[in-house]
Amino acid sequence: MDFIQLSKTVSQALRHEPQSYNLTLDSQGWVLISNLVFALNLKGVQVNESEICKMVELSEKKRHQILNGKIKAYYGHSIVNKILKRHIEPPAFLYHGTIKSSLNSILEKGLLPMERQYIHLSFDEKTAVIVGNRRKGELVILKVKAKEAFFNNIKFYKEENGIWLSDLIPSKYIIII
Ligand code: HQG
Repeated sequence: MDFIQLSKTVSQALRHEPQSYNLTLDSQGWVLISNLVFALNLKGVQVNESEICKMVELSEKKRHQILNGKIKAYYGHSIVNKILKRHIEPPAFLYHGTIKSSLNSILEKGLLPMERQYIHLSFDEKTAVIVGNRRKGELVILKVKAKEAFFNNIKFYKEENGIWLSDLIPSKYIIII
């Protein structure tokens, strides 16, 4: 079983295209694992519930959560209906890895969610480097004055896997490091 490919397929279904798998996510993004398995099987992906659980367990980066027979993507959604998350106070600083070619636009418009529902932020610089390095181009690490932004009504959300999400962050809260 190619668990990396399976993880990508599950992310596609749960983050971006539930409708094309005939899946309906609830307001927090959950679906029954049995429904996901049925949907994947219909698409020709031969997988069972225990293999889905194993994929989630083995994945180094925690992209999916399993609870009470249900599964959801922790983050990364691009579907129209916004996944509801509880906002909380962030630490003083959070980090974002990007590339130099995006910098002017970020400094002009702020950090935007782009294709996704939320902006993705990292707790530490090291993780932001990994995120930024996914892209071709010169790496730039941004330090976000998260606490200050929070006290000025910008919402932050923390996933149980340690990833932070937020709404638009104006450039006045961004430091290039
Ligand atoms: C940039 C992966 C121009 C932003 C990763 C980023 C992460 C702007 C890109 C997760 C901009 C969006 C998310 C602006 C932001 N002008 N560019 N105003 N504001 N950008 O993929 O944070 O492996 O949506 O800097 O590891 O790169 O899929 O966000 O470069 O955890 O599980 O627009 O996705 O996780 O790109 O990555 P993304 P991201 P998975």
